[in-house]
Amino acid sequence: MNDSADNNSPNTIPFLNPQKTLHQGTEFAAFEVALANRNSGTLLETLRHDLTPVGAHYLLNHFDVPYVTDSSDWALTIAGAVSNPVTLKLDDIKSLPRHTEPVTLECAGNGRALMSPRWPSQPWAQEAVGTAEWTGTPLAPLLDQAGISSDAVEVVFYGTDEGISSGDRHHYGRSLTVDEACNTDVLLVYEMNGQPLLPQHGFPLRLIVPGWYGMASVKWLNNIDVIETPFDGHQQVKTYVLKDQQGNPTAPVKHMKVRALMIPPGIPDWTTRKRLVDPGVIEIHGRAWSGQGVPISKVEFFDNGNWLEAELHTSKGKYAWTAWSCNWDATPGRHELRCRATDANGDCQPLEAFWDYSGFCNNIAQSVEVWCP
Ligand SMILES: Nc1nc2c(c(=O)[nH]1)N[C@H]1C(S)=C(S)[C@@H](COP(=O)(O)O)O[C@H]1N2
Ligand SMILES: [Mo]
Repeated sequence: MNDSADNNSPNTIPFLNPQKTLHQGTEFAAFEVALANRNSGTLLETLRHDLTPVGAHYLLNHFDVPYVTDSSDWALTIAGAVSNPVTLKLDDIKSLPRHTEPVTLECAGNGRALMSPRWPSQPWAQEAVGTAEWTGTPLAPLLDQAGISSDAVEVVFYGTDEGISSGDRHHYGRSLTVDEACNTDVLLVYEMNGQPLLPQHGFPLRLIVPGWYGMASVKWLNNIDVIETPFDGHQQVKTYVLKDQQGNPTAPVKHMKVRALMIPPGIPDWTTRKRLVDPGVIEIHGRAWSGQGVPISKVEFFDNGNWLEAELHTSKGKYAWTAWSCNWDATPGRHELRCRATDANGDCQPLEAFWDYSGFCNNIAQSVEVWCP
């Protein structure tokens, strides 16, 4: 960072405002490869686990992971348009009623690597999803205690991480409307699968907003600001919004869309990840989920022109993915296997992608190429 720079006009610092250029095809720019190394996806074979093992859960960090070793210093403030601003130490939060909720999180950019031309960002294939048991305390009673003003419209959640996006310097911040924030399912979280959050997942405190794309679940949370006008922070209005083909915002990104993934069957080729299966009946396993806690009503598996209805198994909770399986009779030749889910609202995944300008909220049915000798 250039110390002599005026922080109010970072656009004067050339490297902070790189030209955004779209990328084509399946060749990836060096910066995309570097982002993919920092922000790993969930290994699809771990979809066999009800809960994604902590180290295998996908990661999306825009900036640097803050260095926090001693959580006893951590404080969360709730201030702004409230009658009783509150400051809570981590121990105060841990002494409040404890709730554990299994929640499937998915990045809104999941699938972006399949688009061409492609927005310059994290190049996910379709693995930016995971399910963990998050433990913490409900947010709503704390907002109640702070006494939200009747003029308040939104609640903004800030992390301590800071960086620059398209020339805007900011702390990562996202808002919810007052109604959304007071939804009792929103949690202040300090444990993931029964252990303290790892540094990269938000240690010591994060938000979990079940049923929403991951961007709402702010990590390294230290500041909650209740405001009387809609939040216009970078992560709220410049990104994580759907845009038309000219790049004009059309709708905010909120709840996850319905999606199913299968564990690619057989064995992979090391570099291409294409699959080899032996002929005969193979059990196919996968997971399916949707947003807002809407249940999955159907999963279908496709091979050779036929859709086959899969069997649905249990889900660990309202906001956790549903396991599914089916038997596939593999015959010699090349196969393009696909799967798609339908939720209880009747929403079903498309077979052809609809691409928003920056590659958000895409839920095209997965496709897996398999060779059977
Ligand atoms: N403070 C902060 N919170 C954040 C982010 C971030 O970069 N900074 N990334 C968000 C995005 S886009 C996603 S998809 C989820 C990912 O959570 P995970 O890395 O624990 O899987 O965190 C969200 N919370
Ligand atoms: Mo994300």
